[in-house]
Amino acid sequence: MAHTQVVIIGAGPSGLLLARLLAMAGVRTVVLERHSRAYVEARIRAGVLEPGTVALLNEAGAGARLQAEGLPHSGFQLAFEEQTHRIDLLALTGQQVTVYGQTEVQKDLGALHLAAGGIIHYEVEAITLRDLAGRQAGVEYLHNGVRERLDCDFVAGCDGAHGVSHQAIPAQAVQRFERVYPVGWLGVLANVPPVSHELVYANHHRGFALCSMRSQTRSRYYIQCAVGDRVDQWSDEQFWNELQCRLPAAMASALITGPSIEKSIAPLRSQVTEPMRYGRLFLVGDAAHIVPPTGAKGLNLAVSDVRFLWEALTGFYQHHDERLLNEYSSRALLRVWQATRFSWWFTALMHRFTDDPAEHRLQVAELLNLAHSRAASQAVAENYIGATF
Ligand code: RFL
Ligand code: PHB
Repeated sequence: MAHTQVVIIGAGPSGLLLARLLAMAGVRTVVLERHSRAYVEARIRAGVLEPGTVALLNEAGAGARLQAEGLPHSGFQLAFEEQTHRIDLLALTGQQVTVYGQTEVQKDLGALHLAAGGIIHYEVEAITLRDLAGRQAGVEYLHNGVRERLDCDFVAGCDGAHGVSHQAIPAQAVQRFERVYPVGWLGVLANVPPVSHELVYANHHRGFALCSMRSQTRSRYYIQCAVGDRVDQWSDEQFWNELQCRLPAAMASALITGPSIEKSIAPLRSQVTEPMRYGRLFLVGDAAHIVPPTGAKGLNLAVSDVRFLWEALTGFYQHHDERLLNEYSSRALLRVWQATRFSWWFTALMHRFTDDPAEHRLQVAELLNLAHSRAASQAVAENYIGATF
């Protein structure tokens, strides 16, 4: 029977980063991914990396292109009622974030791990987890039409919100906390220069809008849309018109539009699974928790989970010490709930959820308070930069 030390389900950023860090510590892993390499490397998702994320990517040896091409951002803008307020991250926290696409993180980690001889099986089907509560776990799967079984000490469930790992846990063994928001985000990627050199989060009575970017020549924009909207209902022209309408006039007139090269809709929801462990299975990243994207926390939480699990597994293999394995879930959940709270608060501040006019007036009051209070701005800045991990 084939055996490895840790089976990692999912070759997203959390699975690849964990594989890479464990390989550096001499721990043997096999990564099993449902999709092709080309598919996972093309998925457009996150763009904002906290300093702790950048630090761990550097430790993993995956920092070269990130240092060269990542855009350091020392602040971001809040737009509302024809005005903007800058959250000066650097002045308020002494730190900044880095704008670097998740697609690039994914490519850097994949190339690095494979070049160092790491094993990643792509296009694996029908994964079943066995004996998670036993002395040794097993993972069965179909690869190239052949049924395989791999025994292992531990399974890392890095397979996202729709993966098999969290579903393999008996319902009575965990608690799930879920919140569904009544809106979605329609995102467009276009080869046009960004309207602002910093991110702009806009509150408008027609709904939220976000101006982000991937480079000086590639922009990523989002607008709040209805939860049931389909991409084909939104032409490029409709998207640009709606975005323009939700930005302050001076910014809207400076917006450069162009054909979309990607367009997608993401529902907004929040979910936390507690604990993040069941026997030999550890849940990591989106497999354990989802946050609405407003706070830019999802990828950063996935990376902090990886740090905690990597420290725990190396403690176990190098020092026969199970303490950090036993503490993994509680250490990770501290940061998860911090980010869940911030993402919920920021989402509620910036989106239009109801037709109640008081909702918008209360939001504007809170935004004005942020604009006038250094203490309130500092709290936002600290949360955006993220707690140290
Ligand atoms: P992923 O990236 O979903 O990777 C999971 C991998 O597992 C594979 N998989 C399976 N493999 C084998 N067997 C199965 N049964 C499997 N089922 C699934 C999948 O194919 C995939 O390759 O999870 P991971 O690694 O935990 O990473 C999490 C992040 O991807 C996610 O949190 C972020 O993208 C969230 N997010 C953002 N996070 C940030 O930190 N900053 C941002 O600015 C930010 N913006 C965003 C976002 C997410 C968004 N969407 C699409 C929800 C913007 C958007 C619009
Ligand atoms: C992005 O660039 O995709 C992005 C940036 C900030 C967010 C969410 C997404 O809060």
